Amino acid sequence: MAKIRVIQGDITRQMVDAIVNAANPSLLGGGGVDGAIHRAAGPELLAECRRLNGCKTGDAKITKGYRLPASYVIHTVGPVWRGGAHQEAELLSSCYRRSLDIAEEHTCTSIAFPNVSTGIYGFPKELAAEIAIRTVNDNLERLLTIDEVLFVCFDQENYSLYQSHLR
Ligand code: AR6
Repeated sequence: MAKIRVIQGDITRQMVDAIVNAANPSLLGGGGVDGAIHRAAGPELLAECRRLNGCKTGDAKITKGYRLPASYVIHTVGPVWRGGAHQEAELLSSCYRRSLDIAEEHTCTSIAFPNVSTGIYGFPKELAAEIAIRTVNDNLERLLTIDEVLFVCFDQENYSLYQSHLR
């Protein structure tokens, strides 16, 4: 069964088969981790993203990783937090599930997730960590190619939350 690991760091530096991007529905880049991934991957990434015709909230689409150490980028679109009564939890869970599905379709053995929606999109970090860990845990047994799921936390608050939830 796949192992779950948590680290604090920059997702663009991770040597995994696929890194997940916290994108927006246009898939045409932005700030936060999205901006960092596009800068590190180079302009070829945006050119490929332009051909994808966007992505719905809760869904994910894959591209190559270009200049990144990772072979693939899985672009998922997290929900914007609007108080919690707009299916934010279900949509965030769907981001993690769909990203795992797509990674498996591409026979990835390792995948790294950022803390989707917890930056610019304002999702409460504690609830987001619970959802991310529960969704990955609930899907671990059915994963065939993935043997490592890495949570890459950028800020100390998320890192502490993940450490306590995974203990
Ligand atoms: N490596 C890992 N995590 C990072 C990095 C990095 N290099 N940089 C930031 N984070 P955010 P969202 C963390 O705002 O909330 C973009 O403009 C950050 O600390 O990147 O899903 C998109 O285009 C936070 O914990 O994504 C969308 O418009 C987490 O990544 C919008 O932001 C997510 O924060 C998406 O907002």
